[in-house]
Amino acid sequence: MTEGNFVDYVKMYVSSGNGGKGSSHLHREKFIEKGGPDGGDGGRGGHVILRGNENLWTLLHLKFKKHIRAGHGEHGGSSRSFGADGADEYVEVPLGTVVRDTETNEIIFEITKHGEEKIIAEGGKGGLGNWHFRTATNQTPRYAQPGIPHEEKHITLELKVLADVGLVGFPNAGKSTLLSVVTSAKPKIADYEFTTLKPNLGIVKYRDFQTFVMADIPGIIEGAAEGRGLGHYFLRHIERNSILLFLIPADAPDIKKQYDILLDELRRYNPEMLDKDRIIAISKCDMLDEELKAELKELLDNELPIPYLFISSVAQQGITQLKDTLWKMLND
Ligand SMILES: Nc1nc2c(ncn2[C@@H]2O[C@H](COP(=O)(O)OP(=O)(O)OP(=O)(O)O)[C@@H](O)[C@H]2O)c(=O)[nH]1
Ligand SMILES: [Mg+2]
Repeated sequence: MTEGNFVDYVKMYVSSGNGGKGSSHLHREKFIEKGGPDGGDGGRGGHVILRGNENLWTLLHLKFKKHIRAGHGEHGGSSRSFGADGADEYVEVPLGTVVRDTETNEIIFEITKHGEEKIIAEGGKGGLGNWHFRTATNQTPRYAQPGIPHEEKHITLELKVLADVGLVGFPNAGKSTLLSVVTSAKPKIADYEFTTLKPNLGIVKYRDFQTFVMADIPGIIEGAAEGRGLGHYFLRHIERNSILLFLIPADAPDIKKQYDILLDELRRYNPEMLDKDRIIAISKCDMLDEELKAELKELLDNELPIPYLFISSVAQQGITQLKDTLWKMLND
């Protein structure tokens, strides 16, 4: 599946650096017969560190970066000179990145904050030089510690999108079309079901310099929880969105029923999905004339348990109001 501006899953190999060896050097100088031990410590191996970056929205930049290796620590030298630490390697990841051990599939940690840093492969400690091992009875130890070897891991990064608004709807409801109208994303749009196979993200520019992120996901149908349609696996992408925008086309045979089905599928995926703020947009309202619209409005005012508005992505109706409403909900 090449569709989608979105990479939400990558596997990689990370390796920290070896710690440098401690030196077992004995001091030598003209005219000084018995120099003491002066071997310096080895440097620490570099860490591989994951760092949260709020400006990233996908793992796309890591798609072809399969191996990350940090630098080795240098060995200690004479005259108590310390080996330099190996260079750390930073891997920038979007917020909401879950890191697993590929072999055991266990979650190692999650990055949720901008600037948050977590070491995924720890650099080996440098060994202590012989200078540390002087004792009353042994003034010239020849012993120095070796450095601790590096650590390596196969990890899987998986992204739970932290978009602000997640679109929920049956296939063909017009989700991707809406995304294409309010953002510069170019999702595939077509008059058949399951056009969208992977999530798309777009940044909605709102009035002066404000933005929020909208996530378009594949359509949901009744029975998704049992795997019908594309199932509901991709719902994890909107698990953390703060608002769910339900899109139901104006020509749906029963709008209230569609809403109930969608809600039920969300509940079966994860009951906490129902704790989010939601709003309904009746899409494709350009297909209604004024009379029909008034009729429908009367019906929906009675039927729908949450606020709704009419929109048409194609005719650009209600789009500004929709953005205003979403912005208000996000900031309340
Ligand atoms: N008349 C009208 N048609 C629309 C509007 N928005 C979308 N459509 C049409 O509805 C069809 C489905 O649109 P999509 O945006 O692909 O729908 P989707 O919800 O993303 O569908 P899936 O990806 O299959 O879940 C396309 O033929 C669109 O041209 C609208 O505002 N008015
Ligand atoms: Mg779509």
